Amino acid sequence: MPSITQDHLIQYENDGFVIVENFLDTDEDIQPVIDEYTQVLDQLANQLYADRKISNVYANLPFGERLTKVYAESGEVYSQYFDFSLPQNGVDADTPFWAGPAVFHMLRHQKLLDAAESFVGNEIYSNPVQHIRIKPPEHALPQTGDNRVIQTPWHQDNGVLLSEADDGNILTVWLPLTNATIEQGCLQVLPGSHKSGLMHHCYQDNGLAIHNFDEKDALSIPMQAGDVLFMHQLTCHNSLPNVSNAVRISFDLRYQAIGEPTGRPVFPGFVARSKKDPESELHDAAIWERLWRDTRDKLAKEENPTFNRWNVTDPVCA
Ligand SMILES: O=C(O)CCC(=O)C(=O)O
Ligand SMILES: [Fe+2]
Repeated sequence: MPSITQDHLIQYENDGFVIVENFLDTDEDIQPVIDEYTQVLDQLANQLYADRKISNVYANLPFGERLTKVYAESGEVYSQYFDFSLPQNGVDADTPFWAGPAVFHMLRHQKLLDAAESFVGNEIYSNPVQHIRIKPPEHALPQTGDNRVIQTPWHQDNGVLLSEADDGNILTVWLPLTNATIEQGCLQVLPGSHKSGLMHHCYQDNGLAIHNFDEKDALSIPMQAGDVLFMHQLTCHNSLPNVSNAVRISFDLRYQAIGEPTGRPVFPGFVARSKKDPESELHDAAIWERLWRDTRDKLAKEENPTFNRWNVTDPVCA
């Protein structure tokens, strides 16, 4: 039986999103990713300790508590250190990122690709606009002036891309690696909003946001580790602040048909599944990592490219 049923597709069509509960196995699928990030955090903690930015490496703490402690004590937020995409500006030769094998394995997870087939067809490209979002408890965050880690504002994923992606169909797959309760800062969506086209976005201190968004019919969608959300590129969504004591971690992945514009051409995607040309599929995590490293090295030598269509000084946004 396909993992995505007719009922799921009808809900997606009507609401612009559908959640499939218990889709992934927390031990088999999610724990290896947490284990990999535990190593990444260990490296960061050791580096900060060597640089005298923290007084202890907190090796005995579990991932979430350790990360919270490291951010709080160093007074900095190291989101980019864990992310598998590059930032949109200021890329230099040592901008950190993490594109490790467990992450790559999740991007290529056969169950996720089977599900993606139901939405984008069976020639599947992994769109490079994807992230890990690690959201520590807000009360423990240092004040850095960069509020993107606190709360993602209302937006449409299509709105953060170049217009080359407007006629396409880029599926967002959002999956929590920890529980994502309302207190932990789950997503909210506006059901049916994918039917009203692209809205005007403006710049805020936490990222691009829909101008004058009316959230009165918004729906909070708490999810558990293992659940997966499939969302249309025009569905309006945001996330709540994390007012709990536990870190919220999620992946947002994107899939589309091979050959369509990604909306961010300077970043490297890859063929995840192709029945027509199986040889073109990428199976090697080291090559994926190398694609990102090459992109970083190239961007480090260039002017920042344009990442979206909105004008910082647009009078509509004043
Ligand atoms: O995880 C979040 O807080 C926001 C995620 C998001 O906007 C997305 O996955 O498209
Ligand atoms: Fe989004």
